Amino acid sequence: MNTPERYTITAALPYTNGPIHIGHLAGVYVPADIYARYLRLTNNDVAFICGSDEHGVPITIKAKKEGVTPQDIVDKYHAIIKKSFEDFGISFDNYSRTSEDIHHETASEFFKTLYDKGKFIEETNEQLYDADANQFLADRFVTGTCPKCGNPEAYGDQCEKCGSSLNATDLINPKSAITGNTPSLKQTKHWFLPLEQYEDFLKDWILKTHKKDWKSNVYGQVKSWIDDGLRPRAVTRDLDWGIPVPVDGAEGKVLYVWFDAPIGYISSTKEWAARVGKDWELYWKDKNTKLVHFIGKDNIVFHCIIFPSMLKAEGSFILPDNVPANEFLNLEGQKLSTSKNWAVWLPEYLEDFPNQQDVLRYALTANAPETKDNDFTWKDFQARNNSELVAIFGNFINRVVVLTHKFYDGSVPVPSEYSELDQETLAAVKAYPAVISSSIERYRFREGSQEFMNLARLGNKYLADEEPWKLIKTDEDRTKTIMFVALQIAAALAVLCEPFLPFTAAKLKGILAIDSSDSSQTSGKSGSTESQWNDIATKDILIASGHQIGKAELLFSKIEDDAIEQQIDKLLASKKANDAEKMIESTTVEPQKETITFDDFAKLDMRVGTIIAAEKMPKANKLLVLKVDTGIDVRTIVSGIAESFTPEEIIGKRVTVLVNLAPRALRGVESQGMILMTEDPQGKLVFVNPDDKDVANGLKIS
Ligand code: B3M
Ligand code: ZN
Repeated sequence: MNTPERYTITAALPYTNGPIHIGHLAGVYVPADIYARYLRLTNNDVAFICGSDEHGVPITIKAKKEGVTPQDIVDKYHAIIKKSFEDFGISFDNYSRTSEDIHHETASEFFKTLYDKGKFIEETNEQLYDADANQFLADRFVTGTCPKCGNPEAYGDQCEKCGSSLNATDLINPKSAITGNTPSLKQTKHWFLPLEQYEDFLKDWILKTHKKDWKSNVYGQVKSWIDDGLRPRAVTRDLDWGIPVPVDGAEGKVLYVWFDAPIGYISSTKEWAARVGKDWELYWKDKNTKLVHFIGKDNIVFHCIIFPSMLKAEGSFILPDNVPANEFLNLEGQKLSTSKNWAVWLPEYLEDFPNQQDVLRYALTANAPETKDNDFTWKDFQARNNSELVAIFGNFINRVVVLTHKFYDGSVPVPSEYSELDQETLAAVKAYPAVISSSIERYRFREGSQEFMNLARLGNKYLADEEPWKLIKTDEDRTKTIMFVALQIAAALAVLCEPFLPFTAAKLKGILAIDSSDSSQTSGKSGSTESQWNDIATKDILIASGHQIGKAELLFSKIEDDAIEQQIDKLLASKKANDAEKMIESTTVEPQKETITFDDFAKLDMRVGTIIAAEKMPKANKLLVLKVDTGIDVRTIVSGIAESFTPEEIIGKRVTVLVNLAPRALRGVESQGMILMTEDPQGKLVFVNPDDKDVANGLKIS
């Protein structure tokens, strides 16, 4: 595309069923924000669009689980998500939600247009149905084995393991996510988008035109889907949560969430345009607009095949110029998982690390999963901060600012003649904007982040070689020149780091008392080349002699080991709690036995006792021979607990003993009673002790 007149940048609309975590940030929102901020800094007209995805099965499931309405769930998480994005400096021009009227109208209208143009196939066929829940099962309401890769936990619309897009009836051994039942089949009518009719268009558009400029992971996935052959895709669902299908004979049906959600980009743009007095259509229909979708890899099929086919069918929209999807971020070597609570949640990060948004932005960018899945570790986070942000960037700025105050009371000195090294250094600074621009424009944010860090390295090396702190005693003129050059580097850094580290950039501009260009908003001079970013390459002086800089202030501070250990402990603790909860949930509680009379109960004689000796029963894996002080006597009890306890660990244990059970011989040893036991969630036997938190209600005592 020639130089675009404007940009529409979208970031995947997060499902409103939980807070944002670092996987979302690294995969979608941080790169999208870097891109949007960079474009604004270079005077482009930008609409950076997002919003909450409030329909869809995950939300309904969460609501059912918590016993509240879907609306309660989306209201709660929309507020949490929106605030955490703002606090984290994600500079959306508009953050909407798909429950807004404007979205319902836009999505209904879009469906109607396609319907009126005869773009859908109407078909009645058998779909999976859960009779107990009185519910058709599509999407995440049903899990089963993926027919492509054998993953036993594939969903009704997609397998997250191999990325295949599925129809619910494709699943092998389907199971209802609501009741666990095996579904039956029931007839129902739906509208389908015949994707196979778009194959030629998709081949022409993606396979021919975008082979070179799209990321190979994205291109590869799209190609293999097209090569596999496309099939009609249902765009309606039998659900009561969503946008009603706006045609006759569709009562009780709503639009498929993946039909309405991408239209959410359009409705959010409309909402924004109305607010700021712009024409939304230019951002979606003008061929000089560059449309870029930032998404995670599990959303590729929807953004590269289904949504473009919808746009094409509608006819008046532009298509995305690029879909720079990222791979996944793991956490401490394991897959991030909301349901397993294996995640770093943004609201918690913001609370635990106040005013340190940029540290996470930097750690996630420097280690971004751009070409392959990557791992986030708290140790790496600490190292990125302590050895890069503090030791390189922060250290350079601090030296420059402190020395400028010390030598010149904070006034930028007048340089004398430049040495060869000065000239080389200043020329190197001038080259940086183009280098970083090129990285960002090719969606290589990781590379871009390393480049501005290289500029800080260059600054540090320059100071270390020139040693102004020594030279000040012997050569005042030369020292002035060195400090002048160092201040130019600092001023360049303040601008070049801004897309990546907006909070730091603002702070640094404050320290240097230079004009702040605010990358969170499009400036008025769209299209002009005049910008602080471009000034670095064209102007000889970025911060002039005589300019008074502000007070020294630390840009970054060291993160100590205990802060990191706390995070790791927190992660492990929440996982453990979650595992235990899941185990308890999945423990099948046996039904209650027949009622007994009080007299029956009174026949049991149970006593508190203490185990005073224990040894293994020879040649028996499960049995221990115990000596138990019952208060009445010391007696022998044979107990089948040897797989759960060693003899040593139970000596001295207080236990509940049924003392009047008829004695019986086990392997020739007479057992004179029974110790009451139950099982913990991991299947290990535990002594009955109601204070023990691992003992769940409903477990049989036997
Ligand atoms: N709500 C899916 C996701 O969070 C999703 C994206 C919609 S973008 C139009 O994975
Ligand atoms: Zn699969």
